[in-house]
Amino acid sequence: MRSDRFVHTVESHTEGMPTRVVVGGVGTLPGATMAERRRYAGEHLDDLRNLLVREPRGHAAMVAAILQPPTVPDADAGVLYLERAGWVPMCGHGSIGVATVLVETGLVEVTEPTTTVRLDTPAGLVVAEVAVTAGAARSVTFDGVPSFVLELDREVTVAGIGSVRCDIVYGGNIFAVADLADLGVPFERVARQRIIDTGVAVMAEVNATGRPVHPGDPAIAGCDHVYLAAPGGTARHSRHAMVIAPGVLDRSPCGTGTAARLAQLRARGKLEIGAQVRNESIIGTSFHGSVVAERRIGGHLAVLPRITGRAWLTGTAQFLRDPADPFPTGFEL
Ligand code: PYC
Repeated sequence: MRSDRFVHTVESHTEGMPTRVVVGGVGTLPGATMAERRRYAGEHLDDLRNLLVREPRGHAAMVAAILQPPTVPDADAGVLYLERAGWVPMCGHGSIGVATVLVETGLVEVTEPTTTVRLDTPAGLVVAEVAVTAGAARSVTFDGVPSFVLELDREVTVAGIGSVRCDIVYGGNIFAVADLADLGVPFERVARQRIIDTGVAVMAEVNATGRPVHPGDPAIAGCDHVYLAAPGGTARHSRHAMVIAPGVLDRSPCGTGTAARLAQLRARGKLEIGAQVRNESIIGTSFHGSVVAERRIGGHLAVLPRITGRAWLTGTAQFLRDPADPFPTGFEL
C-alpha cells in the first residue's frame, strides 16, 4: 500500500444529507480564529477538500466537516465545513451531524438526557443540545447564527423565464429565497434537473446583479444557496428544494436555509417569536425551527434561530491517497 495522505472519518447523514466528519489526518490549521482557518483552508487546502467530497471518495452531494481544536475557550470543538463549491462559513445539517458524531463516538463527555456541545465555527459559536438516551443521540437542537434579510424583493431576469422576485437572506450562508411557482417548475423529484438548473440560474443572476456580502464579514460573500419554496406552503409548514452551488439539491431541509427562512418570514411579518415552523426537504425530511429572540446587528434586525433535526452514523473510513493515482484530488463527471 502506497499513500502520502491518510484521513480518518466518521460518516453520518442528517435527515438524508451526508456529513463526512474528519476526525484525524489533517492536523491543526494556522489561524487564531475559525474564520482565519477557513481563509487558510480556502487558499491552501482545496486539494484536500476535493479529495474528500469529489468522486471516487465522495459524490455530488457530499459535505464534510473537519474537526479542529477550538480557538475559543468555551467551545468543545472547532469545525470547518466544506462542500463541492468551497469552504462554507456554517452548515446546519453538518452541525447536527458533528454533534451526533461527537456524542456517539464519545469524543465529548456525554450526559443524559441532554449533552451540550459547543462548536466553534467560522460563522461564530454554535451551541447544540443533544437529546441522548442510552448513549444514542436522538435529536439535536442548535442555536444558529443571528440571521437577517439583506434585501427583500430583488428582481432578477432568468433566461427563458423572465423577471423573478427573490429575497436575499443570511442564515449562516447567503441565500436567495424564491417561489417555485414564479419559476414555472413543479415541486417533484422527477423535475429535479429543472429545479437545479433554475436554481443555478437564479444564483448566477443574483451574483451578477449585485453580489451580496455579509455586512460585518466581507469573507462571507456571494449567494451559493437558493431556497425554492414549493406552492401551498404556509409560514408554519414550508416545503422547499434547496439548490446548492455548483448544482446539487440538499437532501436535508438545510439548517442555514431554515434559519434564513425564519428570518425571511419574520421580516415579512408572517411569523411570531416562538412559533414552531416545520421546514421540509425535497425528500420529505423535516427540521423544526423557531425564532427565540431578535437582536439588532448593524442596520439589520436579526432573528436568533433554534433548529432541531436528527442524524445517524453510517460508517467509519480511512481514506488514502496513492501518489500514483491519476486522480489524486478526485474528479467531477
Ligand atoms: O444544513 O446548512 C445546511 C447546509 C448547507 C449546505 C448543505 N446543508
